[in-house]
Amino acid sequence: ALVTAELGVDGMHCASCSTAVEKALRALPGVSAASVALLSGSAQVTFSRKEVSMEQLMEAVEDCGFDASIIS
Ligand code: 9UX
Repeated sequence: ALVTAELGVDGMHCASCSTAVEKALRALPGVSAASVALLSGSAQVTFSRKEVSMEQLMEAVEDCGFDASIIS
């Protein structure tokens, strides 16, 4: 089943930051949609729990150089 989670993405300062995070999230197998909001420092990610974990989503964000957290 597809679920949508909201992640906190801390440390983004420009649109290149949010675009990089979006691309990284969308590149993960199991992610069907990702939208990153620069101003609120958050990301909405729709993904298959069978294919990818919340931890892997957060790892992808952190590999871009930002702090990730779980909002909901
Ligand atoms: Mo923008 Mo983000 O110049 O780390 S890419 S601030």
